[in-house]
Amino acid sequence: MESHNPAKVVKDVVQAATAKVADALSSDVPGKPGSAPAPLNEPTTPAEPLPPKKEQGTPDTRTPTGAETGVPAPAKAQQGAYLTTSQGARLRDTDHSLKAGPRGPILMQDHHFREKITHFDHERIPERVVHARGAGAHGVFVGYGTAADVTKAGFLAKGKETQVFVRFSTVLGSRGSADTVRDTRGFATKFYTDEGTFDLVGNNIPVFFIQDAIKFPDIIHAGKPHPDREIPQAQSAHDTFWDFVSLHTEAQHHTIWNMSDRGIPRSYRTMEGFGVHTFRLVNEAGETVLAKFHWKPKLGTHSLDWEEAQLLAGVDPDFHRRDLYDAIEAGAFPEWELGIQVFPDAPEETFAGIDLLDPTKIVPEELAPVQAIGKLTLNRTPTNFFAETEQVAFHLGHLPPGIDVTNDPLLQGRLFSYVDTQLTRLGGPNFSQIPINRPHAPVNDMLRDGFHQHAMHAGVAPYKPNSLDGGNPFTTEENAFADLPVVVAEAPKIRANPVTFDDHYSQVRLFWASMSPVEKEHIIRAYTFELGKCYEQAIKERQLQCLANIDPVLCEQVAVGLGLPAPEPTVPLAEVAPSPALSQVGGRWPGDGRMIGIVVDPRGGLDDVSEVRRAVFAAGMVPLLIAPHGGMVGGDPVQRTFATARSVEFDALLLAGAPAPAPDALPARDAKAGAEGGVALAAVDPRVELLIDECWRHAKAIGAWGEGVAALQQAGVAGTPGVVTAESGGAAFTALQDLLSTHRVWERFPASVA
Ligand code: HDE
Repeated sequence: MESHNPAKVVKDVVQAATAKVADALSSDVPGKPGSAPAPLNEPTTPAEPLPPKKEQGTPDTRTPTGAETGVPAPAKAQQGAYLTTSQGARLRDTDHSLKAGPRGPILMQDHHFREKITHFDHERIPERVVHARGAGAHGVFVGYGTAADVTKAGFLAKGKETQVFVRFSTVLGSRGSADTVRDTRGFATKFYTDEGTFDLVGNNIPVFFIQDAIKFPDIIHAGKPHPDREIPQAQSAHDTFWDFVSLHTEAQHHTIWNMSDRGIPRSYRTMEGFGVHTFRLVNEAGETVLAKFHWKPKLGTHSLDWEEAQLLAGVDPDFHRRDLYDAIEAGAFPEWELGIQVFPDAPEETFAGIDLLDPTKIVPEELAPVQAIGKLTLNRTPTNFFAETEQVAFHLGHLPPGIDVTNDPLLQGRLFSYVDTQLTRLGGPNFSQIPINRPHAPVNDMLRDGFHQHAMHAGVAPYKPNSLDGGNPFTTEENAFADLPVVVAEAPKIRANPVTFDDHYSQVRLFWASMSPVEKEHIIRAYTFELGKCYEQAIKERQLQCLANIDPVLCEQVAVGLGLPAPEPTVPLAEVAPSPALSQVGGRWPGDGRMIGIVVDPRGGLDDVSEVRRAVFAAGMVPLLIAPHGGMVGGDPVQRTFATARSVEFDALLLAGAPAPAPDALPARDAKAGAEGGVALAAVDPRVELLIDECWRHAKAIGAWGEGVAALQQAGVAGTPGVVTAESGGAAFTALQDLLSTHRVWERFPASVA
């Protein structure tokens, strides 16, 4: 019989209570590290590896040559309860190297030590030259069948489901850089279609910096950190960037998009995506059209405020990555519609006077509407970042029958680059056999051998023609990718652009003219900030000249901020018809996956809190309770304390109470508490006031009920636009939802320009 041991009883009780709290704390809110809560003590009973979390997916289990294996996904993960060598031999110790006595030296024969360290030494692979920082997710694409007239691509057929993997990224920063920097975002989609993989490798900006691929190293060298000090990281606010774009003025169109709110998206889920180039589509009858691809987010296009983006880069550098994974985990699956703009395939390759081969030009949606052709839903997070998100390899040349390229000189260069770069990054020519890159169509390619060959190719004749392997593989006309016999005009071999590429300003002006006043203000402040960070006067003056060629008001406003005179335009200012589709403001959208901070006071006013939490979940959003201390308050788990919370994490704020300064509201403990005198006098914890203050100035919706109203009064924001007070928590949340649907309380951003 077990003897009575009071110390153990106490320990068991504490452990059970801790587990209960831990469970309550982690329930409902996304972000738990594993699929089961961690026990307090190190487990000692051998057990099989834990399964992945329920929302995690892995690449389909295919052979390197595309056949379905039927192998369950966990079979690809580590097996068995016991630690082994890479060859499966069990090990009894991995904590001590094999030494000649306890004081060493380490013996050469320690194969376990050498295997462990050697493998570790080679864990890193080169990061992507561009788009190094990214986040990926698995999902499904369903065709609407509406593209059948223009393309025979089977994955676009009505109701056809195709698995996809999407990787979002920033362009300039290193793998470990912050998510919320001002930059272009990559939006690359791998469709594992039955007819071969289709990669749509796009961006969240519909135009590019350059017109010819040969300039890519130039723009990237200019945008990356300065080569001497390797600063600044992941941003364009520096001399080399502005030096290049002010000289190579075809970059001005892309640059104004970067300086607009598009450069700082709120979430990957609130980004549009664009194929950028014009593609050529071909239908069953062999007829062709030219087309541009668009991704339209269900949640609308929405961005951060610049100060929010800057704070986030420090407070939560993983903000976009976290947001993507949290949303999927919360069941708020991100969705986009794929759409196409269609143009006749005329020999001049223009539409409404716009050169369709010039990747620095858009075709306004008002001239060529975007027609929806299918829906993308991201519904599984990766199980292993490296295996999936890091090893995924996109390539514009991955095209299914029905989709072909054009002569866009940027696109043409990319067709070379994407395979070439993988040779170094993924260590050889067999990267398409890495599980995340394996096609879902049968592969019979006659490519052989090379580093990391996974296939067991049979036969003796990987050449054509052959008789030894029965002539296999055969070429066919049937559903084959056919090179279209596009006529190439008779022309000399020259290094030059078409003259239609020479207009560098009219569409930049079109973009500016299409912005709402608040968006124009944001553009002015972005240029002023970025150029204000440059050292060289000549570069600032040169860029001001570019701005003068875009719009005099824009130029004057930025010039004021820089303390420089505004130059006169050197090109005629084009008459432009604004394109309302370019503005992000003015609509109403669902609030899926939004983060709602709820400030509670453990001393009272907790009646409605549980109900509000449930209502937030029911609305597809995530409630985060903010309290003076961790643990539980009124039966609900606290996810943030005043010390760990920062406004930038929340899309909107609710206040159920007006908590007095907590014991840790000391400047020495938490600088956010402010100066000592202020803390002593404050009626409400100064960190709560800071939360309200920041949410207010970032134009976020704020709501309060009960005692929470006093906190609003204390912060001096009661009765201002977008600040609601209500009788109950439920009513406050309903009012808040309405405000959230317009994304921000735009009235709080007064504009000085029309
Ligand atoms: Fe890329 N680009 N790019 N690019 N790009 C790469 O490929 C390149 C361009 C884009 O999440 C690299 O695998 C050249 C336009 C995305 O894995 C590299 C040119 C657009 C991604 C490369 C361009 C893009 C890349 C780096 C000028 C928008 C990330 C690693 C002709 C339409 C894909 C890699 C991912 C990645 C070359 C221009 C989008 C070096 C030479 C225009 C979204 O091959």
